[in-house]
Amino acid sequence: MILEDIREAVKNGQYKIAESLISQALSSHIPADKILEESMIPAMQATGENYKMNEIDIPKILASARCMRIGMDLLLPHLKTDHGFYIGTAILGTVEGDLHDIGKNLVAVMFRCAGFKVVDLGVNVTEKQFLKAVEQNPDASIVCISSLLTTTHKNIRHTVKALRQSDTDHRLKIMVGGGAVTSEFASQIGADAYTETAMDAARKARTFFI
Ligand code: B12
Repeated sequence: MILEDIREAVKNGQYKIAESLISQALSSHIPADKILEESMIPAMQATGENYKMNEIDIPKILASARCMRIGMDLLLPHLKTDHGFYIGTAILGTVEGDLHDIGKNLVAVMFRCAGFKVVDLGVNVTEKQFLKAVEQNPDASIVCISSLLTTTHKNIRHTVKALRQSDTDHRLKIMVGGGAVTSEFASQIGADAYTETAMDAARKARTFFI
């Protein structure tokens, strides 16, 4: 089955094979969200698990990450979006000190599919950069902070505090997520929401406005 083959290719970091299989799957009208949810995300999660158990090394992880990037570029034009149904603008970034971006990029895709405009600030985003982005985007109603490293907890906490202090008219919802974040930590630092997956993040964000 092609979905299993894609999962294996992404897991093994075979980006040429992954690219060709994903193109084939799209040509056979397999929905893009199914390819993402049933093949690519589980494959990247499995890579993460293997890394945790010291079963694979960094070049292999980077090869899987490259598969994700190539795959996302192919899927993006095919993902269903709520065309013409603009819900709001979300500012998104991986917090200062952290360069992981695979999960953040998935959050961006899911938010766009759910009807949000996304201002993606990239990785290693400082408190100042988040504040500046909020100032430059007066239509922004959500800030999403991603973090995979527990060493960045302090930076998330400071960023949330600074965003709250600057948000005098209470227009912002702040969401935090990524492997280093838990719902306990999210409520401790005063974030409005935490979710485990990118899909749930977009669902949760919609509930703030609909
Ligand atoms: C891929 C990877 C890398 C790649 C990153 C490539 C890239 N472009 O992102 C590379 C090899 C570069 C890397 C480097 C490092 N890594 Co690394 N990495 C991983 C790995 C294997 C997978 C992460 C991943 O992409 N998962 C798949 C995605 C889809 O999942 P996700 O990011 O969690 O996102 C999902 C959700 O969390 C959620 N989500 C994400 N963001 C947000 C935001 C919001 C607002 C919401 C609501 C939800 C949400 O949605 C996503 C999809 O559902 C993990 C292991 C693991 N088990 O996670 C380690 C891991 C995160 N890395 C780790 C470490 C230590 C490092 C390094 C410090 C290693 C080193 N000694 O140099 C460096 C850090 C460099 C830096 N300053 O950032 C540790 C972190 C430990 C900790 N608790 O702090 C982990 C957990 C591995 C381990 N067990 O030790 N890494």
